[in-house]
Amino acid sequence: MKDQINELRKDALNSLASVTSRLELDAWRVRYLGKKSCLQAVLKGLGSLPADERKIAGAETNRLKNELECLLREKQAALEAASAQSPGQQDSLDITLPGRPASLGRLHPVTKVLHEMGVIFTSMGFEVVEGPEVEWDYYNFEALNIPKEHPARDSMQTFWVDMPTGEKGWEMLLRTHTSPMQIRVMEKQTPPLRIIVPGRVFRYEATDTTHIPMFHQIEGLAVDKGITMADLKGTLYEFSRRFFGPERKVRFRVDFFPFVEPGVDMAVECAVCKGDGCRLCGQSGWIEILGAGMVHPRVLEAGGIDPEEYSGFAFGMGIERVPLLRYGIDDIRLFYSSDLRFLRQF
Ligand code: FA5
Repeated sequence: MKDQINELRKDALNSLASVTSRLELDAWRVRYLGKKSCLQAVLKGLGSLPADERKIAGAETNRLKNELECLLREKQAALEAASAQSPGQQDSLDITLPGRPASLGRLHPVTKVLHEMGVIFTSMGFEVVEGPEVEWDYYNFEALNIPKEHPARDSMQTFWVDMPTGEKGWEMLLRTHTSPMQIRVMEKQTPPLRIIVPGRVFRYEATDTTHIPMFHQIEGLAVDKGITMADLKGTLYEFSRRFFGPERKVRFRVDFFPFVEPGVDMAVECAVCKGDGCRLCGQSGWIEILGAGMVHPRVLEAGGIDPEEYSGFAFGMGIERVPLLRYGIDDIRLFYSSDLRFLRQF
């Protein structure tokens, strides 16, 4: 029995000398001190020895057990000290493993469309400007020829901001369209001017396949001497040709907006039904994407521009409806449902 114990000690010490990592040390512990270890086998064999021999062998085995436990602790401490000195060498961190790929985000389809439109309009000489989303009712309505009791206010259900009115008695709201920037720009710049204003707008509206309460618009404004309706139509036709392709039909119809005279709306042939009529286009075959017209003389005056000398055109396009038309998406709400399966397609 004594020989067996000595043999075991020699074997354990030799094996421990070649241990260089915590994983290896754990395997060593299981092999020499674990429940199914050689040491346990020796301990179990003690029962079959005569009593006097059993006593001696039992003491020897316990001594070996204590000795191995002590060596285990020392080795553990040595390995920890070594890995603290050179963290890159820690066995728990395999620096040769390939890294986890970082998940890359992407631009939202509406942002992409806005960028693309920006490129088209800037190539036509329009400058990009931005304005406040929280606006005074003066800029959102009054200066745009929509006085307090005008029924046109009802067509833009408004989120009012509960704030004391400013010193001019103006009230605050979340802008219902990007048109207030027409006035703000005219107040600061003198013609000739050509600007586009991309941004978010807000309306207190029920949602359906083509309506949401927060959406984006891009406003366009051109003011100069001798600007006519032909300039407006030419600009919007060119936009449509470049954005949707030359084969897509475009329709202009007379419409009313208090801040333009005459006013029109522009609709594009529905991409889902190709004009036959479907759920998205309300069976009409067309989807209206913008309102436009010649800037009303009162609006030019509100911006400090003489309507006798200058004329201008303006348009306001709903951005979300544009990718609907381009990609044949049948519900505008998908853009803001945070469904990655939908968003990853763009
Ligand atoms: C306006 O907002 C005018 N300011 C546009 C304008 C500018 C006219 C300059 C003349 C001169 P309208 O309310 O029709 O007009 O909205 C313009 C576009 O925004 C619509 O054609 C449509 O594409 C989009 N739109 C309107 N309401 C919603 C909504 N709830 N959800 C998504 N898109 C909408």
